Order: sequence, then C-alpha cells, then structure tokens
Amino acid sequence: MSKTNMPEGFLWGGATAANQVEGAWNEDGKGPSYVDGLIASRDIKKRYAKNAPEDSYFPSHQAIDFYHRYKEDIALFAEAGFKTYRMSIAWTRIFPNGDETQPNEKGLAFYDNVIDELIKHQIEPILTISHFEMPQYLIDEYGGWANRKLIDFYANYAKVLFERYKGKVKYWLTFNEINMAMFLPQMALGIRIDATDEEKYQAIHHQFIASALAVKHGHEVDPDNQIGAMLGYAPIYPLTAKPADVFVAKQKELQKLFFADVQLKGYYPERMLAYFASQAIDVHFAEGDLELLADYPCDYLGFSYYTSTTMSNNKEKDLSEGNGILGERNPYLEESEWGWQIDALGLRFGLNVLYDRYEKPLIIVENGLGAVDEIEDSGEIIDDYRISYLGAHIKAMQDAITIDGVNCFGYTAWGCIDLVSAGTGQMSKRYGLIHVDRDNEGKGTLNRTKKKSFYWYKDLIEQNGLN
Ligand code: BGP
Repeated sequence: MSKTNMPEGFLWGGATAANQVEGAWNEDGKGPSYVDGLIASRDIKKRYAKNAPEDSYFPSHQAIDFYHRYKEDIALFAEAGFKTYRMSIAWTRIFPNGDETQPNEKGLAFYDNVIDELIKHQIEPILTISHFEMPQYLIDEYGGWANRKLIDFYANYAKVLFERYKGKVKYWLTFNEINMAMFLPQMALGIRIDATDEEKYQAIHHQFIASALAVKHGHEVDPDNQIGAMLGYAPIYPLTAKPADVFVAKQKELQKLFFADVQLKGYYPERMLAYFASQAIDVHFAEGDLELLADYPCDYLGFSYYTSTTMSNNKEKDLSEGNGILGERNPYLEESEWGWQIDALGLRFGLNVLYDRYEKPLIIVENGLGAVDEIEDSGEIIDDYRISYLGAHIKAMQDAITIDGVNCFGYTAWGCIDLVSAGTGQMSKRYGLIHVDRDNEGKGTLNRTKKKSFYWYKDLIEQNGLN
C-alpha cells in the first residue's frame, strides 16, 4: 500500500474512442461508420439528422488526426505516467462493410502499431470493441442490430481482435454504454430514432448475445482475457422524499441496471420480463440464447460517470429528449456549461451500488468535465476548474475503495486529449489534459499543448492517488 492507501498496480490513465480522435475516416481501406455522417451541432436534432448536405463539415473525418499522430500522443500519455489507455477499435477499419469474412490487413496494421507503442511505454491497453462505430453498410443493408445476423458479424470481428492481440491485450469492453441504446437507437443500434421500445429491446437482445459470444471466444482464445460490460451510469435520485418520487427514481434506476444485470448476472431479471409483459413488448429469444447469457457473463463492469440524475413523478415532463441523462434540476448541485450537474459524491454512491449488486471488479472508464478552455497570452491553459472536478471525483473514488471496500481497479479520465464531443460533434467542449488546436469548424494547427491539469494528474499518478 502506498501513502494514499490505494492498491498497488491501480490502473490510472485516460480514455478516448476511435471516431472522436482518429480522423483518416476513409484511409487504408476504412469503410464509413454511422458517426462519419454526423455533422457538428449543439442541437442534437441537427447533429443526428440524416442526409446532411455534402459540403457539410463532418468532424470525425479528421478529428484530432490521432491516426497519424498516435506516437506523439502516446508519448504524452507516457509522460503523464499513464498506466493504461482505453481506446476503441473502429469496426470499419477491420471490416469496412461489417459483413466480410476476411479482415482488412491495413486496418489491423494500424492497431498493431498503436498497441505496440503503448506496450513499449508500459501502458496497458483497454480495448472497446464497439464504441458507437457501427459500419454504415450494416445499417443500410441489414437494418442494423434489428437483424440477428449482426451477432455473427460482431462475433467474428471480436474473434479476429482476440486472436490478433493475444498476449498483448488483456482488458476488453464489448459495447460502449450499452444502455444508451434506449436514447440513441440510431447511433447505438443502427435503427430508427423513433423505433418502438419493442424494436429497441429486440436489437439490444442481439447485442447481449453478441457480447456473450465475445466472452466465449475471448476466453477460448486466451483464458487470461478479461471481457467487460460497459454502462453509462448516473445514479438516479428522487427529487423529493415523496414516496411516488422515490419509487419512480428507483424504477428508472433499475431499468438502467437491467443492462448490467443481463451482462453480469447472465439472465433477464423477473421484473424486466414482467415489464415486457405489462407493456406487451415481445422480445424474441432464439433457442440457446438464455444458455449463452448464463454461460458467458462478463468478467467485470466498466462504467462512465459524469453526473447524477434527479427524477420525480412528474408525468407532464418529457425527459426522453437529448442524451437522457440530465433529468430534473437538482437544487443542491452546480452544473457545467452543458447543464451536466456536478456531483462527486454520486460517484462514491454509484461505486457502492454497483459493487454491492454485482460483486465483480469495477473500473471507471470515463469521467471528466467538458469545458471551454481559454489560452493565456503566455500560451498556458490554466484549467483549475477541471482539476477541481477530477480531484473531487478521484477523492470520492478513493473513499469508495479505501473506506467502503469497493473493488475498483482503474480510472481513465475521459478525453484525456481534447477530442470531438460525441453529443455535439464540437471541439469546444473540451475534456483534455492535453489541448489540441482545432476549432468547431475544423480549423487549427492540431498542435498539442499540456494544460495545467496534465501536470496535476502526472503528480497524482506518481503518488498513486490523492494524498
Ligand atoms: C459518453 C461517450 C463518450 C463521450 C462522453 C462525453 O456518452 O461514451 O464517447 O463523448 O459521453 O459526452 P460528450 O462528448 O457529448 O460531452
């Protein structure tokens, strides 16, 4: 134990996703992903509108050019002392359409280089197999995850990765924020934004089976592989102590936990089957599906945490808009410029809920503050607000580990290097410890600059946490 009482070998690091950093969207045989057709806009309806005019600016096309600058970026991660780096593989680099049987060697070669570079710097890779990056072709030709055929395409893709990176990569995540599919079905599932709940749950069921098959193949290829589920987590508080508010908050929380229940416990909870029955939602389970879920649960749970959510029994209020994680205004919390309420204690609360429920190792694979950064005349970026956000959340996590006995084995700061925001496509919502010179129109030198938070995080990692 170090002075901070944090476990030795704790995985401190950062996290990104391919489509938000790589760029090179059509290089070396890569096919188009769903996100490659999204424009930048703070208005979610515009961002996710179909058929943007051709001369639109598509932020993922160049992103921050990690594809060509990964060596420089990984050297910076190493300089900060990262023990781990969570990244995703762009499915369309490996299978440009998604349904091929033979992978694109050039796509694999890129990830060989990135992974070798990480290992050279003793940085443990954590790979997300699917981070909102499904091949557009699978949507156009097959109707996305509504089609059961996607299970085999995904399982084959995952198998190629397990075989290729055997002995190099141990930690995997099957689907990023799998529960977000309820709010962003077009991005997560490749189905219509106005799909019915029945259509969504059916498509999600296919992802559950694909995830179980990934666990199966992953363990077969290398028993040391640890295959995780990934939940977008925000605890749900009742707005008041009124029993109806408390009940609604609890119900919503259970609906979110349902995803991790299936992936970690290996079965559909009774309450969900009862819910399906009461809503006349008919999810078709093929023969052998329930056995697959039971036999191949995930090994650990990764989750993102940005904010807590508050709900009431106010039926008039439509909370389904947007990314669905904002809920009602909690009068006790401050919020970011994007209206995300800042609640460090909620992270300790959540770690306790999730560990108590699943008794499997946890890892925080996303946490951070999206903010507009100013560059001083001296060229410095003094992001004290980010340091205070990260510090408070890390303190809450440390309390959960060292006081509450939660088994959490790592923490990766989201967008450790500035990247394209998933919700808005804009660069101005920055999370990075490292600044990237690029604006909302795609202009800028792409130069990297260390922010004040970079040095702060480096010290923190050196001491294995906050003292
Ligand atoms: C999560 C996604 C990330 C990420 C993050 C922050 O939902 O997994 O990809 O971007 O949210 O969201 P945003 O970029 O909209 O601020």
